[in-house]
Formats: sequence, C-alpha cells, structure tokens
Amino acid sequence: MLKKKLTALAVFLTTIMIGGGVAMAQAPKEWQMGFQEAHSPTMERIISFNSILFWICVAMSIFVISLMVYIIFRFSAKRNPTPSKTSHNSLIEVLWTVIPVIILVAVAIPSFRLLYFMDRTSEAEMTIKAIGQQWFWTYEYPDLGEDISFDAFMIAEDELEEGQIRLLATDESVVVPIDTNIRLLVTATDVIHAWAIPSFGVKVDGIPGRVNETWFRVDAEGTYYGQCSELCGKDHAFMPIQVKAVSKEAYAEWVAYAKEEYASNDSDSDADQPVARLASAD
Ligand SMILES: [Cu+2]
Repeated sequence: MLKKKLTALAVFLTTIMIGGGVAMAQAPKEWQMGFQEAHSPTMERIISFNSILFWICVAMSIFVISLMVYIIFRFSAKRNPTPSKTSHNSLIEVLWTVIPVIILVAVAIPSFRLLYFMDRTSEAEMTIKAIGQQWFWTYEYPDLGEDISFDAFMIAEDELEEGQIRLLATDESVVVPIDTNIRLLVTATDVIHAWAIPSFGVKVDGIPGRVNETWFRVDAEGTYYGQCSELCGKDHAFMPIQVKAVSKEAYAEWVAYAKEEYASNDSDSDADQPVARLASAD
C-alpha cells in the first residue's frame, strides 16, 4: 500500500516537473499579437471564425477608404466648382441598408452556432468545479467521489522558482487528462469572478448563487495559464489559473495521489497554502 502511494507520488511529481519546465506551456509572450495557440475545439473555432471576421473587416475598410479617397480627390472645390444638388437616390439607399443587413445575418449565423457549441457538451466524461473567491480559486472534482477539493493561490514574486511564470503560476494546479471532454462548472462565494484560459477559448463568469457551465477538451500535454477575468476587488490581478494537462495514465496516477492529498481536506492542507502568500502587502 505504502509502495503504491510512493509510486503514485513519484509519477505525479515527475509530471509536475515536466509540466513546469520543458514541456509546452501556453502563456502570453512578450510583444505578442493575436491569440495564444488553440488547444481545445472551442478555441480552434474561435480562431477560424475570427479570421473570417478579420477579412470582412479588411474588405470593408478598403472599400470605405477607397470611396473616401475618390470623393476627396474627384469632388474637391478645385475639380468640381459647381456641386450637384442631388439629395436622394432610392437605389443607393436601398443598397446601403440591405447589404449591411445581409452581412450582419451572415456573421450572426456562425456566431450563434459557435456560442451554442461552447455552451456545453452532451458527452462530458468528467466534471471539474471552479469556485472563485477573494482572491484565489477553489477546485472540486465531484466525480472522484471523495470530496476532492483544494485551493490554488498565486505564487508571490519573491517565491518564484525556476520555470514558474510571474503572476501566472499557482501553488496547486488543476490537473486534467488530455483528449477528454471536461465539463467545467464555475461559481463564486463572494463577488463575481471569471475563469478563463485563452488556449481553451474558455471565459466563464463565476457568480455567487449560480452555477455556469462550459467545457473543454485539451489536445496536448502541457501547462496552460489564464487569469480571473472579471474585476473582483483589489487582488483581481493576483488569482491566476494554472492547468496541467497530462496523459490519461498520468491522470489516473494523479487521481490516486489526489485522493490521499486532497480528500475531505479541512485543517491540514491550509498549512502549505497560507493566505499570506497573496501579493497583498498591507
Ligand atoms: Cu476574481
């Protein structure tokens, strides 16, 4: 039994070390333009929908700017000393109403389709509950059946270790298996927070007294970072989210570890997660 526990711990620690160092991590980069890489179906669709919208914007901008340049040039006071008195043109007025309507409807259809796609999955294989608090996240794994629950605090700047990212690394990670449909439930205990991971295309408000739902399916092992995305008070910027996606085998090992470490935790686990770790100096 003890040997089994130790093996589980060793595998888990290896996973953590790999996850924290060499393995792929999705976080903001200096001078980054655009999105972080997509690693969940929702984000893949957001990025492809965004590129359609982008080219529609480019086409419209070119069209409008060319018209303006033409008008400024062709109808200047010098080239057009006696302006025409035209004030109505039914054909043009119908066109500049109908064409934008067609464009808006054409954009709305894929937009709503995506909205419903990200809303929920009918085939969730597991559930994670994220609870926003001032100012950290509590996670529960209700499927594991043993009241698995833990808090994740940001690691303060002066406690950062090699490979940990300032303002994004947390002391405990949300560990998930790859290639698994994960239902995410989000709520809060005090004020409104929002659980967000750019690479997953997830951004869901956690509202006291309500449970919001979304889902994600991670396609690659690695560490994914996000932040609370609803202004929630003075340490809003200091309650990041760190997700470690691991193979299904490593996840099974982690579950064994979690059942030992986090099951119905009350007093003892608070010892290594003091509130003092929060960035607040006051
Ligand atoms: Cu918050």
